[in-house]
Amino acid sequence: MSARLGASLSFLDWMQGVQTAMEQVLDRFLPTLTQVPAKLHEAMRYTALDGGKRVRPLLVFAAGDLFDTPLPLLERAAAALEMIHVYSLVHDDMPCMDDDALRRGKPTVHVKYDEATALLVGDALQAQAFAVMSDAVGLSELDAVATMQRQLGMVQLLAQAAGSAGMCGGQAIDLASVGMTLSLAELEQMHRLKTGALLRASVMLGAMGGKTLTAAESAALDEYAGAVGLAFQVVDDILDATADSATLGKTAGKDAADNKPTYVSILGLGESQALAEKLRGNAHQALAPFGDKARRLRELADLIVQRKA
Ligand code: GRG
Repeated sequence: MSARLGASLSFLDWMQGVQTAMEQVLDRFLPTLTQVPAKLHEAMRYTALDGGKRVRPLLVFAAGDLFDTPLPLLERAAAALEMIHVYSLVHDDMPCMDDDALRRGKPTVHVKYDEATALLVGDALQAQAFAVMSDAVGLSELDAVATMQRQLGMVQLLAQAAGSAGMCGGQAIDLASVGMTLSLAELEQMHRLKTGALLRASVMLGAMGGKTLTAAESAALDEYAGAVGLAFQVVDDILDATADSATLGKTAGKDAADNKPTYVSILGLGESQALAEKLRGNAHQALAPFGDKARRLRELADLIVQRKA
């Protein structure tokens, strides 16, 4: 599905269109079961297909609307980001980290297969993400040199977002913070890296596939992505806290139960809700220079703040 063909669709139809398209795109970019080793490829497909909200691909496609980014680049960026995201979930669920048995309603990879397979699934998904992002096959209709230059920039940005200055760095800070009291600024810094870096990369890759961004465009998108990334985490903490109190009779969710600081544990529920709403306003404000072309990004900011799961 083309981001542009979707211009006349309602937000819900557009979102479902991207989610359905992503299933096919991931299917196409993942190794098949006929390739050796079949068990590793089966486990990669088990965890990457059929599940998740696909928030990062949605951000890629929405940002792609701004500068009419060619579909082959959008698909590659969206698939690469989802693969990195899924790898991080697989590793995060392992006994050496969060030790979770369920993910996206299914047994986690180390439970369904084994720990060594989970480790390799994450490693292989990360490598596959970079293979997909840097692959030129199917891009021949675009101006080859300009596309390769853009792709190189996209690969670099993806690497920064995934690495020790991005998601992995945030995860390291998170693991080190167990049992500690974090200030609001320290909590924000951790989330800006752990989940914010990939969300920011989603917006940036979607946009920069279409053109070389000016400093002003880059700054506006950075501001939007920063606000949306933090809002995503604040809402995650709110949902975690309220789901548990509703279903388990507790006042705090898994992170708090694991002795990890959360927005709700630091700010309380009411202030956390007010913060999410403020961040939604900031995200909208940052998009003002883009006018109607930023409609999907605005709608996604609303969805991220108003979601119930
Ligand atoms: C292991 C290197 C490494 C990094 C892990 C992102 C992350 C870093 C761990 C995930 C832990 C977690 C549950 C964080 C809460 C916020 C979050 C990223 C939730 C999962 O993302 P969603 O809601 O998931 O986009 P779906 O399944 O919808 O894709």
